Amino acid sequence: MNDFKPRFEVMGILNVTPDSFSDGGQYNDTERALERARVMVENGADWLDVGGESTRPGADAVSEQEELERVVPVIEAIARELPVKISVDTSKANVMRAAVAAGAHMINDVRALREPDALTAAAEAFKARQVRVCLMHMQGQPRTMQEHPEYDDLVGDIKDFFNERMRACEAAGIARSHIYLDPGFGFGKTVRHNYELLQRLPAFRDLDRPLLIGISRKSMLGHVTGRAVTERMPASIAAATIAMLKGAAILRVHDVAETRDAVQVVTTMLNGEY
Ligand code: YH5
Repeated sequence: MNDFKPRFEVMGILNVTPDSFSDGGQYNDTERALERARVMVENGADWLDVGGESTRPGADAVSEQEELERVVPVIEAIARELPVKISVDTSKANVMRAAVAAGAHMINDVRALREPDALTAAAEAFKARQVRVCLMHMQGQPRTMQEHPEYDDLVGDIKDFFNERMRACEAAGIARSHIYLDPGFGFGKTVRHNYELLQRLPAFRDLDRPLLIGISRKSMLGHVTGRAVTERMPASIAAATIAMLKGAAILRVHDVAETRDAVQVVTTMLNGEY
């Protein structure tokens, strides 16, 4: 009997950045984001990851005020209107607090709660509403992390980081059961590091926490296909499929409908239900 039934969740990426075609009015930006959110939910997203800060290499920092203004109205609208779990992609404590008050179910922090007050804000959110956290690994800081990434032991160093951050979370009062881990593709890693990580994802199984994986459209796909960022969907589906087979629990993606099809094929095979 095959009673091992993997379940994969799809997380749609919802970037909330100002609409360059509008007059900068908040209403327009929120409406546009909500429309994209609706489409992703119709296409089967289990989660929407709402982010107002760009962490791409070289991107400018965004002020707390601006991040709040971008993200909070969108989370409120999604929580009111759509049947989907909401995560907030932020490193700032006050954005975490406001996002959770607006209805977010997960704090997704590429800085793994290392910014001032972030651990406290996430712990408050866990205690009040059982909010989950995703701890992502990043070497260095977004602006400079791709300059010369180096590891003694890629998987070992990332595991040590996860263990240290999980201990910090538990000490702050966040239950281990509510923690997701993410090795952080593209965050202080060379192309070689990224492919080695993908190949070795099963090495994180012994931490016994679900993995959230974000590879969609990233430059590791551009490097091998020669494709620009807008042409990387097929490569992204291949990467998501590999990640599933190697132990991912949540796939953070731009192309929800296409990724859902891949999930369907993989679960059909693994569950033997055909
Ligand atoms: C992630 O991996 N990534 S923001 C460059 C791209 C495409 C996409 C050049 N937040 C992650 O999505 N949160 C981001 O093409 C994340 N894991 C988690 N947990 C960067 C991004 C991107 C960058």
